[in-house]
Amino acid sequence: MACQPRLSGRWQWVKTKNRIEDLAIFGAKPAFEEPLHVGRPNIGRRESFLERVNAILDRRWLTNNGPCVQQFEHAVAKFLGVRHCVAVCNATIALELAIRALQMKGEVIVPSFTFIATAHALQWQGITPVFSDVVPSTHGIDPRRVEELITPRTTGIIGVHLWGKPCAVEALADIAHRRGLALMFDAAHAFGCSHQGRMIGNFGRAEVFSFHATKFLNTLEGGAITTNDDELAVAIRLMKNFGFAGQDKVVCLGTNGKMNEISAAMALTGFESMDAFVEHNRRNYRQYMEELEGLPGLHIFPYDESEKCNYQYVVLEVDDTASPLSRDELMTALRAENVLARRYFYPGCHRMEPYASLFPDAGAHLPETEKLTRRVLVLPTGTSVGTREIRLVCHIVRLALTHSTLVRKRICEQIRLGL
Ligand code: T4K
Repeated sequence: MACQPRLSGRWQWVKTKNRIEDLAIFGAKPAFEEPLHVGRPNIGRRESFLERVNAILDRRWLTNNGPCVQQFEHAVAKFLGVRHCVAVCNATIALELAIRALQMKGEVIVPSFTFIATAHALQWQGITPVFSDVVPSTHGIDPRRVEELITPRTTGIIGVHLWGKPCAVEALADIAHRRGLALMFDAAHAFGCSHQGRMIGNFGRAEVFSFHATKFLNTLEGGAITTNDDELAVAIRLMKNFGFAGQDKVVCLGTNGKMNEISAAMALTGFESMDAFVEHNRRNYRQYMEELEGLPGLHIFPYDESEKCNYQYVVLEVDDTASPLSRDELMTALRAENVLARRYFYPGCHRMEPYASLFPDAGAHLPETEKLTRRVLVLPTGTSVGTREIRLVCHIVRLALTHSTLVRKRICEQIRLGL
């Protein structure tokens, strides 16, 4: 199923990368000939996908609520146990649609430690995102901070289930209820995850999933809004199709948020292999946990294995008060080996434009976010990454940490020389 990245000089590199000069930052050949990415797509059974594509071409029904999209929406609703699933062209548009359908305006409270789309979906509609700090143990929005940030202009809260880990759903629901605010969740990472035995997709007024190519289940580009609110589902369906309620009849403002048939075909194909994707991801996550265990200052973000989880992100936290190398130094050493680890979500939404200019002092109120943006490094996983690759990645991490003083010196030299 998976296309495996090629190990440079084959597997014996693990044995031979034992001395400091074997590390690529000192000029040795990189461990991986081809880049080992975070976010390599899971493909599923190619033949199933191609069969579906052929059927789509034969039908000549390519978009506008075609049979594959309808089948996908039913499959998602059934899988999550939710009344409605509305498939859309990506999760950013899904966020915008849900925000608008919930009539959010003024100010909406969101975490800054998230992908920029969460904030942009608000700002794009003239709504001010008010950044809240997060809880370091879950990386999710901190309900205590949310409560403090509410003003007369606040109309809603968007929690994010970062890495697929549920945020403080009950505490947020309580605040929203008491203060009369709309609550929704950005569940872009959380397809196939549960919270207290209930599938993510059922919480708040609405939840939004991403099926982007880099996601555990992908539709090339795609997203979905799920809700148990019948009226909201009707409103979102209208909005995603220009407001059309029938031919020649537009009943509200809308946009084009439709998912196309090829995307839905990819989704249906992925659905067939979903258990295998999860199993692969879980194996990878456990291997990283085992291989990096006990290294000073390194900590893999843990998932609750008693809940359903997609394990799509392996998140390494590097505490540089305990680790001999900082997150960025470790990343530099890995990237030299063609291991393209990512600093999601550095530097935090509040430090990206337009928010950095709009709220130049926001960082002062986001200490945990600031800390996390300096600590987190997302490691390659997914079906294109297997046991051998992970063993090698972890071996490189250990080797770099063992020779941390010289590695640091080398990186400083490279920076000084502008390399
Ligand atoms: N909310 C949250 C919390 C999110 O994380 C996201 C998206 C959204 C909302 C919005 O969802 P969408 O509107 O995208 O449906 C990537 C994804 O583009 C983005 O979907 C995702 N989150 C975010 C966490 O990661 P980048 O800028 O890192 O993408 P990029 O192009 O650097 O790709 C990441 C890696 O994946 C690359 O190193 C190569 C690999 N890759 C990528 C693609 C597209 C492949 O191997 N094949 C591919 O086809 O944002």
